[in-house]
Amino acid sequence: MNIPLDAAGIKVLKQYSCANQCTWCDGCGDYGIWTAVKRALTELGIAPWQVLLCYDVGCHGNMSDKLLGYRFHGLHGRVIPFAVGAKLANMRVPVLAFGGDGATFSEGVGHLVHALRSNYPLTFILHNNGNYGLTTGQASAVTWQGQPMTASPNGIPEHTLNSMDFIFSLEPTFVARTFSGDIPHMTKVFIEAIKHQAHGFALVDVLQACPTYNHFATHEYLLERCYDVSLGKHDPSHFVKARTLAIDTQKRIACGVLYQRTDIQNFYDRLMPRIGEETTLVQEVGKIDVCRFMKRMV
Ligand SMILES: Cc1ncc(C[n+]2csc(CCOP(=O)(O)OP(=O)(O)O)c2C)c(N)n1
Repeated sequence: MNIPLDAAGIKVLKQYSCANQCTWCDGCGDYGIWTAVKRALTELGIAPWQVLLCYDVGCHGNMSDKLLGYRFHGLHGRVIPFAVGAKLANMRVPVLAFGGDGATFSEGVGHLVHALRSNYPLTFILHNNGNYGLTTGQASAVTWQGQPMTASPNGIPEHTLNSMDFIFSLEPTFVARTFSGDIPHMTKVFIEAIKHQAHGFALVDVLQACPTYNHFATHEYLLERCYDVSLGKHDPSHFVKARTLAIDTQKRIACGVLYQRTDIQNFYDRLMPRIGEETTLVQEVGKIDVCRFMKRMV
């Protein structure tokens, strides 16, 4: 670990500290994710003024004013488009996008599809608490079928989306999974996902405890089943094996970097007009003289 030490020799994350108090429920996995994000950025030597953190709407989105950094809190299900826009405008800035499973697999599912197939240079952290938390526990597409939830006391009739099978069907370049109860593991995985931005879209599925509304995949349930694949012989470059491992969560849940490839260029690097350009799009915007366009309209 390379976290800076303060005068007393205590590891500090002060640079990301903010006076606002967290409002999540006791035991919410968002506390762990919030800590791990700050640790990962600190360990990578990224200062708050060097990063853009983009939040969807939801319990997790309330993190947006509980830490420092450039932050953007957008519309429900739309975090990927605005994070991608910012990243493509200035490729020098690391951009992290955060979304809940409700937004990601329903309202914003189209954006997820195109982010994966486009291989946008972005890190996406999925707060997967298995329900729509902020609106008090409605079933999301990944809630277990038959599970009683606030707006569906008899369970939802739809079958549960196999989210990992869906993600792998879109030929990702980076898929990882981690658990909100394990801050060191999350930190390690987030670091890898931030580094992967140079190669494209890095998706981290964080299995997140929600003690208030998720009474099926609880903290204890996840703690018992999650294990770190990096401690075994898993080969993250093997697509078929990674997909099988990711999908099979019946007895044990494989965590860590499940799949990664770096031989495909990210979306920006494949844009023909950008090849050889030294400047960022943001810098170029300032150079355009709109007068000649206006004259044409007169
Ligand atoms: C387009 C749209 N649909 C629905 C809502 C209402 N809404 C706001 S937050 C939320 C739940 C968010 O759940 P999730 O995305 O899973 O995030 P979590 O709160 O669990 O972190 C909903 C349904 C909205 N604001 N906009």
